[in-house]
Amino acid sequence: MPDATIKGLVPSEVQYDGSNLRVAIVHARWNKSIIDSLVAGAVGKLKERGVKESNIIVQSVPGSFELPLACSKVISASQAQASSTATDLLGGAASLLSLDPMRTASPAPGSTVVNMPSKPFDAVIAIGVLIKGSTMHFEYICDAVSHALMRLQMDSGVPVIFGVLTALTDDQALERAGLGRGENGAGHNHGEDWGLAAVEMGSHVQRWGAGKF
Ligand code: RBF
Repeated sequence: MPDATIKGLVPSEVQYDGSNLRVAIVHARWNKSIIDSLVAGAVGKLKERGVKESNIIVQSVPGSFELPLACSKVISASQAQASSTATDLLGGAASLLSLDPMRTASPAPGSTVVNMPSKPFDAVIAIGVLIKGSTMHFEYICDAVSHALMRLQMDSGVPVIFGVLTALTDDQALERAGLGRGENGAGHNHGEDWGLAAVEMGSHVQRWGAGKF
């Protein structure tokens, strides 16, 4: 049994509350059975921490290489939606400076209330499974995707959880999705950690943004 105090993630002492968070999961479809388990693990922990089902959006793309652009578009579209919803609710007179995505405004007379979520995503989880093959594809995709996801979270200020498994063998990937079939047992579903990380980082960023430490 590995010693979690030396290697691995020590669970947080704080139970972060996800009831006020909106989270997007963007997943690739390569190695789908492993992806499905990881997505289910992430969704399970999001809900366990109080994230409402209606505030969990799941989108898919073909492969891991597509994850950074998809995550970027999902983040920017949710931010644009939030401001356009607020603009419509206020009869087009809302100042961008006064927009507060947490506030529900009363519709002005004659304004159009559009049925769109009014809150940008607090965190995005990018989920992919890369398994090394016999060509250099693995190295190129791992490198490009990890750098692009990091750049996205630094540029956008929105936590982007790195849910990309980069495994040397099928069995390594299966074990990291809790689907192990070898002598190490089922392993651990890292999708659960990513769900918890999204709630923790989403909560931190909200709190820090409000100047609370
Ligand atoms: N996408 C993955 O998510 N996981 C993989 O293991 C994976 N392996 C690939 C291996 C090869 C040889 C190729 C051509 C693509 C692979 N992709 C994989 C797909 C890649 O992320 C992307 O969807 C395509 O290259 C189209 O941009």
